[in-house]
Amino acid sequence: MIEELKRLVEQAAQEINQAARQHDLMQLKSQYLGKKSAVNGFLQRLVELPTAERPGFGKIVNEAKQKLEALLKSRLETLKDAEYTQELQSERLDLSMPGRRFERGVLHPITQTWRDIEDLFLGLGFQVADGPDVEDEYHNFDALNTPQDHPARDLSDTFYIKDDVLLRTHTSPVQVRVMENTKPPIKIICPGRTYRNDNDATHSPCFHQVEALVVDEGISLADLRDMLNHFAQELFGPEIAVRIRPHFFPFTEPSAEMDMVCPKCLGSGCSLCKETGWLELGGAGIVDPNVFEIVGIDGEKYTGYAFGLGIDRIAMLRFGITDMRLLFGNDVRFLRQFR
Ligand code: FA5
Repeated sequence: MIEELKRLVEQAAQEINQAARQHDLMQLKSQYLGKKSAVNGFLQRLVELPTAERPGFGKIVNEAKQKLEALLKSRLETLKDAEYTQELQSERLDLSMPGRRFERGVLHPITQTWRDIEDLFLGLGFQVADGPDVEDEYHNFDALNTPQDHPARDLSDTFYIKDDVLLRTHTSPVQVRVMENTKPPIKIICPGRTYRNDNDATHSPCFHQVEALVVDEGISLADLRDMLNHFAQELFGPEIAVRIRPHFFPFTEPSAEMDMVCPKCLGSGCSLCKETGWLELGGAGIVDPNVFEIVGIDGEKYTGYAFGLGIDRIAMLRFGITDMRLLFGNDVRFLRQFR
């Protein structure tokens, strides 16, 4: 039996040393040392031996088990080391290799301009208000004192979704929404998308405006003019003057249109300003008392000014872009220039 055990141990040792994977070792362990293994079988066969020889043979079987356990352990460590070395080699980093270049994105000129305008007004204590792009006729026209027969309501200017629902044609409806829900003093801007049935080098069907509204006691045209001057000089530089021309908007009285000195030629005349030296920025005025009445603000006590500027036009002026369609073309070659 001793010889038989010896041969078994030799065979097991050989198989253990040849095992190539940890999984094979597990199988050998259960095959040679498990409950129903051949080595354990020797212990069960002790009864076949004379009583005096049993303790001696029991000891030999236990030593055989210890030997196989030690062999399994050492082979397991060898295999683990080999796997680790192989893993390290396959993940080897060559630190001298040049890195992969990541291309940095760039903010769209409209986003850059929008953010700069917001920063400027936030610094002056304004709050940013928001309103829906899909607007009702009441907020876009009626509450802004716009007569039923006003040309702006025309189907050829306004995108109607259904009878009294439309894509807002300006950011002025946000003024109404804010005044309906806020007691003066009010000091807000509302930047956002606006839509009109226009399409050429200086007009886009979807464009961006920023509205400003200030309502308090004693607000005058002088405050409006100061604010417009400050705005233009902050964005375009101290040499840029703003001019206010009389105009008409149903929701402001008096109303004005504002131009700024062309930043390209500084007023001497060029192709960008069509030789006039001035560029139109937006509309402005003193809030019409009729609008105050509609939204429930006491027009005897409070006055206010409002203005609405075209963000895309401002972006064009700042970056020297001469065709608005380029801003909406999604051509990365164009956008990359604004790093
Ligand atoms: C208005 O939209 C008034 N709501 C502005 C206003 C607000 C007046 C508060 C008084 C008080 P206007 O239609 O002029 O005004 O538009 C203002 C600016 O939006 C224009 O000067 C121009 O810069 C820009 N704009 C108008 N239509 C387009 C368009 N289709 N594409 C790009 N920009 C446009």
